[in-house]
Amino acid sequence: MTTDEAMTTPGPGAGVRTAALLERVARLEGAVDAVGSRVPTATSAAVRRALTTVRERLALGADHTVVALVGGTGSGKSSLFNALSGLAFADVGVRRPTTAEPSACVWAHDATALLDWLDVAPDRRIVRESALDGESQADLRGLVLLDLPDHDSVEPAHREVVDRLLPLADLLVWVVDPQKYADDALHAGYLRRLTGRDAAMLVVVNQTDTVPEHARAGLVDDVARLLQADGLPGVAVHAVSARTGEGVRELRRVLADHVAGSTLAEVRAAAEIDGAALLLARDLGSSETAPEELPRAEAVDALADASGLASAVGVVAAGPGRGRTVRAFVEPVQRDRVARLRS
Ligand SMILES: Nc1nc2c(ncn2[C@@H]2O[C@H](COP(=O)(O)OP(=O)(O)OP(=O)(O)O)[C@@H](O)[C@H]2O)c(=O)[nH]1
Ligand SMILES: [Mg+2]
Repeated sequence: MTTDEAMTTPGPGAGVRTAALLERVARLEGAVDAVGSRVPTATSAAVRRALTTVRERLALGADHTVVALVGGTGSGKSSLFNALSGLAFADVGVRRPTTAEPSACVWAHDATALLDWLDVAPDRRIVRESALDGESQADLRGLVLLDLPDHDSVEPAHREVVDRLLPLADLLVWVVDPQKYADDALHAGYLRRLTGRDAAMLVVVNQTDTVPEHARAGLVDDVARLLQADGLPGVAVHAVSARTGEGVRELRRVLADHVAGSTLAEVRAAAEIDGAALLLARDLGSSETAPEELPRAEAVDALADASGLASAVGVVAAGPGRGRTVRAFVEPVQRDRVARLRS
């Protein structure tokens, strides 16, 4: 495959959303070709550049919803990753911190390019959906679930991984435990800086099996109160136990809703395509000029002149002389001038 083909052919990670965006890019590229020199070269070059950038991004696919499990060490991120995927892939341990490198579980759609870009090591990737699953995993199709190291780590490298990946996730799932949910490293260090991202975050209180049943609702209320104080009143709080599986099915349903919504990559690409279209539209009229509004008299006169019509009329009116043909006296058409006038 040539580089050009690679740029225009949807990659293996492309689903319907990527294909629809690529279709818009192709149409806009066609429009730039069609307008030719009617817009300044700088405009068409800027539009082409913007569309090339969108194509490069779309090579990663816009159909994946990246959900990151984030939180302090020992809160149960890796355990929840395994509970959600139904696989025992992420390392769960008693030695803290356990997870040093992110792991990813992918539900369908090849996410290789995306995971390379996210820098998830090849041996830390697993595909969830297989032929054996039938349609049982269809609700999560497109999900890329990331298990991250601890954000409050004694290992600076762990924090670096978290800080690099946070802005790239479509949804952040903060996993807290009943002992450390009020931790300042979480609230002052991260949550309060993420105000405005309410819709792209959830808080999961894990290990609720360690809390007496009558105290669980109060625990969830307390976490919600802290989030309100952080300036994040819209963040939903869910109680789960990765150990017993309680609440995991409901959490899975919430993730499925997010998978069904627009992805960050999709929203960004669509905004960039809109921007490129506006750039082109700025130098064009909103519609074609109606024929009666065209400066016809001038154009007709100029075209007639350039095509030698006036001299032809004169020759025809005088009539051919003996032995002469009319054609010999008609001026040749000035092709360059005609082309200029037509454009
Ligand atoms: N009782 C109980 N224990 C849990 C639950 N979830 C996890 N654990 C235990 O908590 C400990 C930490 O779990 P991990 O899943 O490794 O926690 P983590 O957040 O990935 O920790 P790091 O990788 O160090 O950041 C393990 O011993 C788990 O068995 C739960 O729902 N209930
Ligand atoms: Mg872990």
